[in-house]
Amino acid sequence: MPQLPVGQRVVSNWPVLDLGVHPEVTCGAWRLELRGLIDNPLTLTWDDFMALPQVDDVSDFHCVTTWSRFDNRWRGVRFRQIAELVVPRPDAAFVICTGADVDPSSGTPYTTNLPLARAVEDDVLLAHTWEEQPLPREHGGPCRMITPKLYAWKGTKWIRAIEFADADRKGFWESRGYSDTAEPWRNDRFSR
Ligand SMILES: Nc1nc2c(c(=O)[nH]1)N[C@H]1C(S)=C(S)[C@@H](COP(=O)(O)O)O[C@H]1N2
Ligand SMILES: [Mo]
Repeated sequence: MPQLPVGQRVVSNWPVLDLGVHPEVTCGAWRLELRGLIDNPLTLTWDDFMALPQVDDVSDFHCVTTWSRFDNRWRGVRFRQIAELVVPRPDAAFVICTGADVDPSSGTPYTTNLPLARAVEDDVLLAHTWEEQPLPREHGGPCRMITPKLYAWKGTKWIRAIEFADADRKGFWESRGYSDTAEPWRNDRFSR
């Protein structure tokens, strides 16, 4: 299995890619709101989140702007763990994640959508640690989502809310010409 999807090049640094706003979210102020089509809507505090089972995983990171970073060592909580906690209803088929950053030019918060089936894969984490260090603020610390099998914009930095929905709803980049499905192995970058 090749490690590099078509059209990608490998970088050894870790570029910062976002809307240019890096919100300061302390662990004390951090909340993760879980809402929508779930049996147990709830808001996690940092202590609640850190008390959930933690996993280590090494995975690749593919940005649609053509850089890939291999073998990132993450620690965090599986999205699936969170899903088990809130119990999605049978009709929940998509998740919409929201970050704490707001695009200065449009006033729109960062959001991204993905199928629930892709979010519950083993390697999708709400990560708080990268290479044994707290996730740096510019990379979405204290907590971000990662979606190693999809382009990296599907992983929300400074994640603050996850909504479970029955219908697909385009997020920030998906409404601006990027692909809804975002599959690196299919060179699936733009909406068609
Ligand atoms: N909240 C938020 N999450 C975001 C973004 C953003 O602008 N805001 N940018 C996305 C994009 S396009 C990419 S490639 C990755 C970049 O993560 P990095 O800056 O840690 O490399 O975060 C994704 N998640
Ligand atoms: Mo990106």
